[in-house]
Amino acid sequence: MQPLIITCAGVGAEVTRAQQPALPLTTNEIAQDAARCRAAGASIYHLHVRDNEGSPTMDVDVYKAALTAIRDATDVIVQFSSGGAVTDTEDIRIAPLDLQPEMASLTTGTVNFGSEVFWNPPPLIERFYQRIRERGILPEFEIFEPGMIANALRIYEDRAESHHRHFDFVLGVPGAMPAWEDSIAYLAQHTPAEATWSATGIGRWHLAVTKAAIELGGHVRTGFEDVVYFERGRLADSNAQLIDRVASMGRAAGREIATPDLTRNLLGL
Ligand code: KMH
Ligand code: ZN
Repeated sequence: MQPLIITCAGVGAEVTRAQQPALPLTTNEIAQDAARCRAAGASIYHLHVRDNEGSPTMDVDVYKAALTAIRDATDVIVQFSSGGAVTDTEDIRIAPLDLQPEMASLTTGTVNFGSEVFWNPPPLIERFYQRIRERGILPEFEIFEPGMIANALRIYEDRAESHHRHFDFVLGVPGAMPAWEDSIAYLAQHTPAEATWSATGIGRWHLAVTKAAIELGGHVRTGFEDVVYFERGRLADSNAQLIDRVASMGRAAGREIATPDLTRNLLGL
């Protein structure tokens, strides 16, 4: 099996300090968090940023400061979110891509998201994908529902693109695909053989998804965006603690933990 790529989704747009007191919010906190997660085994940091009040923002200057601080602190691959928060407009979400991070998330479909809608109609997907590729960024296709795989395959083929395809299955968002026992295997089977995929389970689904992804030869995403508890009734101390657990599980399953440079190699960055 391939070395295990661990992605830290350490900030997110929804979780608050009240829910998770160790949530990194400022540029410095995020950079330190990325460095600690890198030391624990993460090779990609999926980045959302917050404003001075701790609310989610897509402000380009805030993203720029965070990107610079992370690059100064560690060699982790920085993956910008292009999803932002459900309240962000298309123009607001696309703007940070001009900073040319190595990777950016791209959700290839609209989906219910709790009591809201995460809005990704076809013209938005095409516009974001074009911008991502023009800026030399590698997309990570965020898959909340099976149809999103078909949409990702279609835009790749329609534009006659040629780049490594990496998918992330996000399972257990209320309103979207649950982490059924066969969900991961089903989704993986519909990705191209040469592609890579990772998986994450939201909240109570998290550990089962992590285990299944490691066993099936996939990769794993963890972090406070997806889970705030380490185990039932006990909050995680830090993102690094969550990364450390995934790395231990990976090693126990015989998987080498990919460094950022090895991940760059695997993903063709
Ligand atoms: N915050 C969600 C509405 C992404 O980062 O690309 C969208 C999200 C996906 O987190
Ligand atoms: Zn995100």
